[in-house]
Amino acid sequence: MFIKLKVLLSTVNFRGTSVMQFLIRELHAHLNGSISSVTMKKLMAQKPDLEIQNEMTVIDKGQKRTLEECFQMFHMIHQITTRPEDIFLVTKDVIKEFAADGVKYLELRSTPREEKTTGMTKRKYVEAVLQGISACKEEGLDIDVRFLLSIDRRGGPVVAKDTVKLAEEFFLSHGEMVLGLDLSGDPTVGHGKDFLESLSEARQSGLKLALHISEVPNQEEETRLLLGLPPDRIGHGSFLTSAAGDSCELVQLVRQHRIPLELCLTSNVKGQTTPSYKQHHFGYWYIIGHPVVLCTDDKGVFATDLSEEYHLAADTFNLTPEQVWNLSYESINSIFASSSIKLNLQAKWKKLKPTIFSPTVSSVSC
Ligand code: 6MZ
Repeated sequence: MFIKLKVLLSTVNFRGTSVMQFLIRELHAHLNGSISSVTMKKLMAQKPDLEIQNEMTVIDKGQKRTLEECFQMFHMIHQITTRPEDIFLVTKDVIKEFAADGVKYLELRSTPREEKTTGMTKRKYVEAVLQGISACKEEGLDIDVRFLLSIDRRGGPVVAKDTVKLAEEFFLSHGEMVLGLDLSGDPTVGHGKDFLESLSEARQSGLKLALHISEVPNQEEETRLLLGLPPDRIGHGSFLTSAAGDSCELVQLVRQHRIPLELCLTSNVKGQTTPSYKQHHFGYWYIIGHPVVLCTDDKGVFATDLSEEYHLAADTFNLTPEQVWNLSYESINSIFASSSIKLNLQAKWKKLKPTIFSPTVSSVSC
C-alpha cells in the first residue's frame, strides 16, 4: 500500500546560500503556553467579560519580559481555559498548528488543573487532553502525539504526589499515549527536594522524567539532587554551564549520564534567562556533541514555532543543512516513546533525506 507523504515541511534559507527541507519533532511544549493568538481569539469570544487583550498573553517579536512576567501571563491564560471543552479545543488547535509546521512527533505536556467554578477536575482535564489527541488522530493528521503530566512546583509535594498517582493511572489505562512527567512552574518557587520522593516513585512505575533544571542561577544544590534521580531529559539547564562554584561538577554529571537537554532559544531570550541568541548555551552543548533537542517551550506566549527555532539555531551558530538534519535525526534518540517508534521515525527520516536535500521535490511515496 502506498501512502502519500508530504515532505515539504519547512523551506529554510541557510545564510542565503542553500535551501533545504527537514522533518521535525517537538519534545518540550507546555499546552497552555502554546495556544496561538487565533485560538485565543476563539476562546475570548466565548468569554468577553474577562477583557483580556492579545498583548497580555503574547510576547511579540523584539519584546522581552522577565520570567516573573511570563508566569503572570500563564496565570492570565489559565483564566481563559477553565472548562474541559476549552482544554479539548486548545489541545486540538495546538496539535494542528504543530502539524502544519511540519512536526511529525510531539510530546505535549500540561498541568492537570481543577476549576471549582466549572466543575473541571484534574481527571477531566487529562481526559480532555487525551480526547483532543485522539480526535486529531481520527482526523488523520500526520503527527504522532504523546502526553506528559506536569507537576507545577507551586503546588508542593502533596499536589506532586497526586499528579504522580494520576499519571500512573493514565499510564496503565492509555498504553503509550501517556509517557511521563514534567517538573515545571516558576523555578524560584519551592525546592526540588520536595519532589524527589514523588519523582522516584514515578520512575519506578515506568514513567519517564523531563525536569526543568537550572533554569535560573544559583540552584546548584537542587540541581545536584534532581540529577541524582537521574532525569531522562533536562528542560533548559540554562545555568548548568555558568562559571559559578560547583557547576563544572554538574556539567560532568549531565555528560556522564548523557542526559539530553531540551533547548528553547526564543523562550530563553524573551524571558531573559539568556542575554542573546549568540550566548545561548546551545552553543556549548552542541560543540561538545552532547544530545540537544530544539524545542519551542510556549509557542503561543513566545510567538514562535519549531521551524523558527531551527532557523534561529542555524543562523546563530552557522549550522550547515547537513548539521541541521543531523540535529533533527539525532533527537529521535531522546523521545520517550518505545524503541519501535524510534526505529520507525529513524527509518522515515533516512528514507526522506535524499528527497529533502533536493529543493525541487516536495513529496514522496512510501
Ligand atoms: C517553567 C513553565 C515554563 O501546564 O498549564 N511553564 N515552567 N519554565 C517555563 N519557562 C518559560 N513555561 C511554561 O502550561 C503552562 C504552565 O507550564 C509551565 C508553568 O507551570 C505554566 O503555568 P500548562 O499547560
